[in-house]
Amino acid sequence: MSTAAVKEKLRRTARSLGITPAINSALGFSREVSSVLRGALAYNLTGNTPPESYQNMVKLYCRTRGYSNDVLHALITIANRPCPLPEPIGILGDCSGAELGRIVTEIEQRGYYVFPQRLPAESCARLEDFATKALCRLRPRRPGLPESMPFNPKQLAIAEIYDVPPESLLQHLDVQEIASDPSVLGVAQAYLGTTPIFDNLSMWWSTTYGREANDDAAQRYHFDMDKVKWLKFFVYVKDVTPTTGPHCFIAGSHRTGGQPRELLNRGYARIADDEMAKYYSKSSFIEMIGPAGTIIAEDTRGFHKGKRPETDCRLVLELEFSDSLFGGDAQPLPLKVARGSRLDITAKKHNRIYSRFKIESE
Ligand SMILES: O=C(O)CCC(=O)C(=O)O
Repeated sequence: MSTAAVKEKLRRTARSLGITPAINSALGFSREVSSVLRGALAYNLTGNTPPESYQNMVKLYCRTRGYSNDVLHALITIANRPCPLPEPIGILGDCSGAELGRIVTEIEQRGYYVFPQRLPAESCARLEDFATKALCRLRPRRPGLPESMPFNPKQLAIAEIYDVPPESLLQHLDVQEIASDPSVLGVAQAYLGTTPIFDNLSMWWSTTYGREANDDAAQRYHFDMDKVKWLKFFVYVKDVTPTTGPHCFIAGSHRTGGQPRELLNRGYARIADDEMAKYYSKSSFIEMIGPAGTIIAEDTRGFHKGKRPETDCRLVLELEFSDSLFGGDAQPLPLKVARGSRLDITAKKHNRIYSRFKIESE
């Protein structure tokens, strides 16, 4: 009997026994598991994840309320051990010894950690200057509007978000310093339990444009699911107050089983605040404000959003480290580094960390 005939027979028997939902769920589960396993094999052979396997990884995550990613992550950590990094002392302060354990425990329990140390004011000033001159991409895209233009904080914005292109941001020395900072790499490695892979970089202006939360601007609650496990570092380049778009997070919602099935059944959806309030206590809703230079580490598998700025724009830099490149888009990006710079040296010693990039030392 063919597989299709077996499935049809199973469906008919299930209907007669009144257990159709359970059978459908078992069939969906086995379809998703086999697609992810096929994808993992393809990834190991080619370095690319078939899009269908990635979609099924997300579906499986929602179906199992996170357990499937935990299993995948455990397999990744068995195959890829942490690497011998320098002492985790740097822009996040001294994160060595017991302090590292304390930070990681806090991220494991609450999903985020706000570092008391900040990025120096000179770095923030250079990044802000860069973001002001850069040709930014407008988000969301709207017909009749230019695709790219610089953002002038003194002029009326014409889009919610102005993204600084990552290709040019990657060449910025301050960014390269953060991406190779021993405390950043140390915290990422300790949280991920494997050599961290610098996977994504972005910097964007969130403006006061618009009257309501915009989904393309990530202004309603959602979870990320680009890879199996990851940690994001958000850097506030300018002061963030309650009315200039604080980043918001639901404490504990990154944990396995920490997201209600009713919300996960919607898949990769954006969810309004009042709906979230049905599932989480008031004290779980965290709004992060802070002066320029504030650095937050966060597992954005938990529900989060950027609150729509009301009185002034916000500028945020974000670096993401993942346990592997299995999952969503991981097209290689060119990265020019000065020969002998910290990033160049780290990349030569631990090439997995920057394996997303085509590094040219010059
Ligand atoms: O703008 C924000 O604070 C939210 C950003 C976000 O959703 C993300 O980077 O995953």
